[in-house]
Amino acid sequence: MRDFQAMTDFTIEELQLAARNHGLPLEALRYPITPVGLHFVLTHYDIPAVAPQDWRLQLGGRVARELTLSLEDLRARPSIRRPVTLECAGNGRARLSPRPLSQPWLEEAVGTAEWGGTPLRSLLEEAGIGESAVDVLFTGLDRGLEEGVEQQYERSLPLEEALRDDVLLAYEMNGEPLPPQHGFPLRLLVPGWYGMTSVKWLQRITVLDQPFDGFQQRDRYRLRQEEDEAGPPVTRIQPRALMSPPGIPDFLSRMRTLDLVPTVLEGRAWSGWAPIAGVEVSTDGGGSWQPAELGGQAATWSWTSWRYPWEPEAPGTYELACRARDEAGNEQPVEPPWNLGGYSNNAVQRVTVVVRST
Ligand SMILES: Nc1nc2c(c(=O)[nH]1)N[C@H]1C(S)=C(S)[C@@H](COP(=O)(O)O)O[C@H]1N2
Ligand SMILES: [Mo]
Repeated sequence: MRDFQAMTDFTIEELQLAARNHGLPLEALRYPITPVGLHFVLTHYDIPAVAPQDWRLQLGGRVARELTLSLEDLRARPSIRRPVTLECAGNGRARLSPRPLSQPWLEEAVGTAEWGGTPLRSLLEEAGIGESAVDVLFTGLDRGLEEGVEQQYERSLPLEEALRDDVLLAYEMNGEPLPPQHGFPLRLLVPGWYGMTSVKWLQRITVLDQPFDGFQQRDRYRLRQEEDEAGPPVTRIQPRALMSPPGIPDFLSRMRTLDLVPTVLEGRAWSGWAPIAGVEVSTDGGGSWQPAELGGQAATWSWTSWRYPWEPEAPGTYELACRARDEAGNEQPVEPPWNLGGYSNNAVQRVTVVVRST
């Protein structure tokens, strides 16, 4: 027998977005570097068509010399590669009540790829940053409407962040040219910041003498309780630990079944503010917490693995949970932090498992 649902709890608009923008299947937390096709994808509009031989990056605004670069020009510059954990600021949104209508992520909007490219800083220095410069705007090729406002996807970074050594103009993901959905031929990659900052399909970089005030900066990615307040901007990634759900899933409900044998709970944890200081695991729904072993981070803004050996005492239903804290003192909350846009909900993950006797 199949189950039927008369009342649509989630809307067709949310389903449309969810079918385009996929998450990391949580069992893929087992890979330290996420295979390209398993990394989450979030694209506001359509993936733009790009002819690589005609594509150019323009760098202008408050600079001494404007630059125009081809993909070959960028590839000929000094290159670096590093593993970076990227997470969507909307991760956790579907767990909020009431739920803001947008991409309905549960907790799977994350991935860690090895991004390769050329440092942004040396390109900005080559162009000669003007004395009045305060902000750097990154404009993508993709175009669409939000609440009737037609726009190019574009966002800025304060100049001091744009000049950080680890900010990349990336043309490679896991050693291959960027695939179309991740920003071919070139994207920005800002380690530590939520994903909206890492503009894909870059076409233009503009150095500004005042902070950029466009839609994705002013109307979106702000922590607001009320429509008419400005709200602080969403910036860096809040700490989160996720568990690879143990055992086997029920197809429809995803409820887990586990045998009554010693097992190891495993997952990853990350923060965009500071290295991970600790991960704790609960097997009684958050009543008590035990420290997990950390595997260590491959790079500053890359996730760490964690593991926790567990011997369930008796058959029954258990609520597993995990939580991370970072060295800056940020901790995951038990209750979802609500805001109008549904951003940065890093409340602890809970996984219900049924342990059966063997
Ligand atoms: N040009 C452009 N860049 C973009 C977006 C977009 O819609 N257009 N989405 C942003 C958001 S909200 C996120 S979370 C990340 C997702 O990157 P990924 O799809 O490579 O995982 O890209 C960011 N860069
Ligand atoms: Mo996002």
